[in-house]
Amino acid sequence: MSKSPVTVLGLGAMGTALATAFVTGGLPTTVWNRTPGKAEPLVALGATAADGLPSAVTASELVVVCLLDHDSVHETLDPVADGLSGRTLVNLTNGTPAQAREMAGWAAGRGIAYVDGGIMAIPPGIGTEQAFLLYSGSRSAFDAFAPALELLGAPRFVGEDPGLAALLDIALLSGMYGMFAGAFHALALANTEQFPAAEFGPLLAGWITAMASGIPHYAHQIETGDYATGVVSNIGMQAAAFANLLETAEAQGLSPELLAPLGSLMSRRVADGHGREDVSGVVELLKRA
Ligand code: FVH
Repeated sequence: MSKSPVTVLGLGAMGTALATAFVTGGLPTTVWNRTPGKAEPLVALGATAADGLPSAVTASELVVVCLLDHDSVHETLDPVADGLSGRTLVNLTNGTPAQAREMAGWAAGRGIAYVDGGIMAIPPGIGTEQAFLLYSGSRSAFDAFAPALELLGAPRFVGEDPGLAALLDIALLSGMYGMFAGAFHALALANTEQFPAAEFGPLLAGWITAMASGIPHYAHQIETGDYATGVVSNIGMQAAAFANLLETAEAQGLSPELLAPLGSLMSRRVADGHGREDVSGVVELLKRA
């Protein structure tokens, strides 16, 4: 792999993990952070602390930015856009598809090759086999720097629409938070009777993992709009059982608010005459006109 230099802007928990992966992967790495002091551990590993933002962005052909949010990216990069011109900007800051497309337009207007990314890992996972990152935007810029980006985790280029990586990132995070909502409710429910967490936690993790195997089937149903084929546990039966989830929560002194919206959608779907179909059909009720 060529050892072309890289600059990392932003040394929060994630930026530090990214810079560490580049340094330990042997890339000459320049780092910058708004608040001074965060570069020191990286310098000890072999990174170079830029003496200012302008010199940070001109130190490398590849500039990776990982800040809090979209506004902080503009606040940081707008004043140094001239220095970025002719370079590749990989933006790993979490954002919406619209923000990614706006950023791509901003970059295009300044002669900056732009790749947007979504990090599917937590900081300790960066550089491990568990980490993968979604990228979209300039294919040629991605290809040019793919060997460097591989140091962070498995790279997955999903398309030239710069908003696509953010869309899929948000979709994956939405799935994660939905899972957490159910898991937190379940853990709280078991805890109402002081059932040992050390026993229930693994039981729940195993159950959720087993149930997740149905997701590809649901994905196909949602893609085709056919919720009536391959039904094993129809929504009519599930809606009847779901009422027991809500009743039990109340009886145990728990608010069912993490679960209740799904129950309402299931009941509406059954009332609309889809009781023999699969539960995934609730997505039809989410679609805006
Ligand atoms: N950490 C995680 O688990 C997730 C994993 C998936 C991806 N996210 C996203 O990564 C972005 C950065 O997250 P982070 O974990 O590094 O966040 P912090 O540790 O809070 O560091 C924030 C950095 O942003 C800098 N910053 C904030 N506002 C500004 C600003 N207006 N101008 C310049 N820099 C700014 C902050 O600098 P400082 O406070 O130290 O001066 C940190 O470097 C994020 O999009 C996650 O959603 C992480």
